[in-house]
Amino acid sequence: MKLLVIGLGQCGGRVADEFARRDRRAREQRGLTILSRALAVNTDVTDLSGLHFIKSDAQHRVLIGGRKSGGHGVGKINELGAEIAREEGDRVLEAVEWSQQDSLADAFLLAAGAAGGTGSGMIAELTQQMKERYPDRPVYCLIILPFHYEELTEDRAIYNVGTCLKSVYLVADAVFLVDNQRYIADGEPIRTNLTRINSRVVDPFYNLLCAGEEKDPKFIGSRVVDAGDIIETLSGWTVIGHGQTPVSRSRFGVGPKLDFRNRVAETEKGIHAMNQALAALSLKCRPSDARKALYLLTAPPEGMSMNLIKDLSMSLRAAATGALIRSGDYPRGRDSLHVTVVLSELTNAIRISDFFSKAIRYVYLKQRRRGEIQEGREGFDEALRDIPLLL
Ligand SMILES: Nc1nc2c(ncn2[C@@H]2O[C@H](COP(=O)(O)OP(=O)(O)OP(=O)(O)O)[C@@H](O)[C@H]2O)c(=O)[nH]1
Ligand SMILES: [Mg+2]
Repeated sequence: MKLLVIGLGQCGGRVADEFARRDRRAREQRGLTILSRALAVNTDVTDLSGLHFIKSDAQHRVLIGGRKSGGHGVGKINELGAEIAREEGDRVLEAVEWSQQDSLADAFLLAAGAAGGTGSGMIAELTQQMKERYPDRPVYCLIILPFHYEELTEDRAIYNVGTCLKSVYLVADAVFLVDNQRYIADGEPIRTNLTRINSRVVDPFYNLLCAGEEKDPKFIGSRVVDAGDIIETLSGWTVIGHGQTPVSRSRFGVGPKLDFRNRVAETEKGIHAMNQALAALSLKCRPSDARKALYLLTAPPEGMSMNLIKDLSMSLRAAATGALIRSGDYPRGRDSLHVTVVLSELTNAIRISDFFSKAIRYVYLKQRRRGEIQEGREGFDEALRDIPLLL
């Protein structure tokens, strides 16, 4: 599957840059292209200059909102980010149009940090504009949720997350949720922390995107996960995870005469990677709340037995009890077995309801301060209506 990735704001730009790094790796190591392009859009010149893998010309790094932001970002005011996207979104669409001339994407992926101003404000508006321009292709969003300490110290962060999530859910075909807090490592400097987090955020997409782009028969699985499977799986709130375990060729077993002990070891390793993927989902949630799920097994060809695939399916079925499950295998690599899991159409995620509750409270307190509160209200649905949209 080929994506056009558009990073918005600093966080989104860096995540898009990490996708561009993986695309380069796929070309160099596997001879595959997994991105039609990676673009970065920002109101901040310095943030755009800090990227490494996205090409540096103005078609790939698009600076907008100069008159409103002076080229220095929008200082966490996401309404301003939304306004700039409304006024200058056509500049982004021009860059997308140009990028599609020589390499067509199967889908678009827009990425942003929900707690900031530029990306958080622009993402829903640009998603809507993209959907209008390209009605036949899916537009997905990848939203990075803030660290706990940001929630505690910056009220505005909660409000930005609430407005961004509510808006994006209305317009995107699916929203990948990524919780920064899941990846935090104490004691690590913030800069290396973020670089490592971005790498882990993009990791699970790698094999998933490569699998459907393979042309060499020896790397084509018995059940290929292609763009169609991924598009059918993705809808609404979505999480993604990845697990891996080393396999040694001798212990893993080679050829049809697989010793029964190796077969047990093979299953154990597969299940271990599946459990790891479920434990490392990009946002903590209950797999049983997913309506759709997909997994991809990537392993050395000689270790890819039907039994293993059956065991993995049963294992995911036991966790994602209410989901329609798609699956595939990808015979790649020599010494490790990978399982990638996507859970989609989640009906519940505590962290998301929690953000909405806190954003409602933030709006309530703001209105009370301004004397705008009417007595005698209000239920959750009604209160949710009070969170403004950025569209
Ligand atoms: N995972 C990850 N999170 C990041 C990164 N950079 C910033 N964030 C998070 O993104 C949020 C802030 O958003 P930014 O992207 O910095 O804001 P922006 O879109 O540039 O908006 P303004 O700077 O306000 O104009 C915070 O929650 C940060 O923790 C990054 O490289 N990786
Ligand atoms: Mg910024």
